Amino acid sequence: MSAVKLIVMGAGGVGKSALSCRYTQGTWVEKYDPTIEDQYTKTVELDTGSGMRAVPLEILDTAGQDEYSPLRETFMHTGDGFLLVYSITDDDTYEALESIHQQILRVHQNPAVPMLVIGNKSDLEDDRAVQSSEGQQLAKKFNAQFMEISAKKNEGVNEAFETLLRSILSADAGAGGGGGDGGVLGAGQQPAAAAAAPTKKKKGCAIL
Ligand SMILES: Nc1nc2c(ncn2[C@@H]2O[C@H](COP(=O)(O)OP(=O)(O)OP(=O)(O)O)[C@@H](O)[C@H]2O)c(=O)[nH]1
Ligand SMILES: [Mg+2]
Repeated sequence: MSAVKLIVMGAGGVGKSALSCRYTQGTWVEKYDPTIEDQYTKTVELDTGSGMRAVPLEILDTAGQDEYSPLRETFMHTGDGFLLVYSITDDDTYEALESIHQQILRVHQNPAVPMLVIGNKSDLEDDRAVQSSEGQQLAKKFNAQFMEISAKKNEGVNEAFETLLRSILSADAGAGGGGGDGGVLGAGQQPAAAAAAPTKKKKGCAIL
């Protein structure tokens, strides 16, 4: 049985790696080290209403600085859900989500694939350039959910991943299970032990 695959996208420097590290390793990375591509795994214990379930996750942390890479389109269709991240301090990163969103719709076979718009760096209120209402509007336009979080202060990070995960699991249950290339667990199924692999990382989360 395959893991639920989450893809983290957004412009360079918005904090995709920081929030992926925060969520999977519990670490904070201050230094900016542009990503090529990193992958993390984590098994989450989730109360689904019908008891606790162990859900294996695969998190793909993408390169924000390589927007037009043809490589992107080769993995984007495999996502069960997308985190679309901008920084509340940088309007350009907010604008950048439009083309990323279009690219997902172009490449993904499911136009209703779950997405969550994230305004990161909410600790930098004095430098705010994007209002919460704008984030909300964008999410509404994408038919996505919205949250502001701070990877630095570890505020809203777990909630963000779990919100997306829950919408993937409920969308999948509604569709009768198994939709999409990545495949998610159907109701009543147990994750295979092999899927709950130990955390795998390339160079991510290094405290440099
Ligand atoms: N103040 C603040 N800084 C943050 C936050 N999240 C990330 N940063 C900082 O922003 C910089 C960029 O973070 P990264 O996580 O490397 O950004 P990225 O989106 O992965 O960038 P690419 O890999 O180039 O696409 C780093 O210096 C982080 O420490 C946050 O919530 N608050
Ligand atoms: Mg990165």
